Amino acid sequence: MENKMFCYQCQETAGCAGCTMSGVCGKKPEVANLQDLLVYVTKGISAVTTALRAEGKAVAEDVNHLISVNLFTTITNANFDYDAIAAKIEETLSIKEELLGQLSAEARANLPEAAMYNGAKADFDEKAKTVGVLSTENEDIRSLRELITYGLKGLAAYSKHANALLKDNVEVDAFLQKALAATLDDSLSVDDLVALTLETGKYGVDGMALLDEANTSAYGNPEITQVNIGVRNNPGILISGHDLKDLEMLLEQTKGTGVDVYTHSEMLPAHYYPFFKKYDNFAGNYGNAWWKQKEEFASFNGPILMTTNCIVPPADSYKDRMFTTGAAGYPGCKHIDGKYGEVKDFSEIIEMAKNCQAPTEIETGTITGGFAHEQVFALADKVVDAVKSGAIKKFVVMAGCDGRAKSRSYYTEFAQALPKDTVILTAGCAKYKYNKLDLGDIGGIPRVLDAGQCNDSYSLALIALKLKEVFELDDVNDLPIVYNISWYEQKAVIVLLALLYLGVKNIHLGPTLPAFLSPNVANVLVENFGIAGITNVEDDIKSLIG
Ligand code: SF4
Ligand code: SF3
Repeated sequence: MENKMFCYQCQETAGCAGCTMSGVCGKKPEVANLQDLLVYVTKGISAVTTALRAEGKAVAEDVNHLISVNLFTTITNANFDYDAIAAKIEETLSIKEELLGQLSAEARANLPEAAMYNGAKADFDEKAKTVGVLSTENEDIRSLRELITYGLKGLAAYSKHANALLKDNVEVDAFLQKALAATLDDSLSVDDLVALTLETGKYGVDGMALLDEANTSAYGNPEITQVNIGVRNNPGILISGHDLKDLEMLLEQTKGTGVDVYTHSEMLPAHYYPFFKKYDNFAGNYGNAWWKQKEEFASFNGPILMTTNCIVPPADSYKDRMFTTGAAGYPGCKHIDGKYGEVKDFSEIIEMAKNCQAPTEIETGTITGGFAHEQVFALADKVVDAVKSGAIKKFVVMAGCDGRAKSRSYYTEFAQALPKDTVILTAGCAKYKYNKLDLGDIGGIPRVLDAGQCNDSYSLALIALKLKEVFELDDVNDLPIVYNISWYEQKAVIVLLALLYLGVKNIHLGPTLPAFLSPNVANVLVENFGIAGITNVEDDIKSLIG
């Protein structure tokens, strides 16, 4: 049967090969194809901005922001709304036409076809079918182009959160656009694209540093925090995703209304920031990782605000109380807009909450987190002593994503099977596989140290670099740290590329290796970086821990 779409950007892709009829994530073929076109026109405008910079002309901040949001929109589980995606394509084309007018005739003549495309909406579906992943025929070139593009999607997402806090790094934006445009360039060889992949990792580090600076300058440095996982008696609003600025606006607007605010999934680490502790109605974290939404959003009873991925197509029972903002979108769910620096109006959500029942309790107790770089540096003496005395033998980085695949129970079992003298360093929603296991502590240092969201993997890298300095080592790979990372969507791709750029070797990646790595590209990663998959808990404990 003929493909209706082609997407292989996430770990749950059909048959570990590609979604061709409909997305496992729930993305319909017409939406998947339109996302391909959005990526294509975003590459096109990036070729134009890159050419403008080469001529010494400035590119407006708004254009950088548009490019980042476009890419973010196409991340797995971020936006399922055909009309919203079509509107972004139209806006991009119109801005691109304006920019083309600023370029010299000579530079225009050298632009790729994507930069010149200017179809009307009626033409989008037909055009979309010709510009997808499979339009690159050579499988190694295709693999590298997609690896770079997915890394840039993750980078764009992190930039977007920093931009929402009015922080920009124009060098990151210029690189992102140059690299996007390079994926259109047929003159680039496999070696050129491998080099560009590693350079993407460098800017991944810069992008995560930018977001870290944006978050900590606005909200303080994360600190050890016990987060309540039970419920109160007031009606509540559940907020998910990664955007802390949206959370701030929601907490400001719910203050004193009798409505509590709970976090879900990737928003949990917000509790670790000192700034948010001043809100009495910031009640706790409800539920687990993103893929548990169907049951947990139903029993929450109140409205839900999705600020980013990961959205699971909602059940009818709660669809009318699910709202989206930013790059997120779902057809039939109200989208709340707002420019950076403007206050978004969440009053409709708050009014709805007032008429909803309080959340149904599904758990009780607390979980502990807040072990981002400054908090761990404050404990450095204790940690170093524990390593020197042999109380801590190894750190195991288990950051990344969670997902619905049954094979992911491997991570729970792996955490349980780890010897008691090991400490897990985590970030991202991967933590939900082991953050409620009561794995104990080593001399007061918890055995699961949660740094925060997936972007806070940056903190884990800083911690590794700090330990390298303290132990006076030349190579970060000489530390007693091993990496067993779980991935799902494209933010994990930029985290991986950033770690490779920092020189980290022998990362284990699971539960399956990306379908978008061709055998030759996978070989490059294996030979140069020792990247490996996972096998089974027993053998992996032996090979990683010894
Ligand atoms: Fe399939 Fe993942 Fe693409 Fe969704 S994002 S269509 S599940 S590969
Ligand atoms: Fe999770 Fe989507 Fe990746 Fe941010 S929320 S880590 S999967």
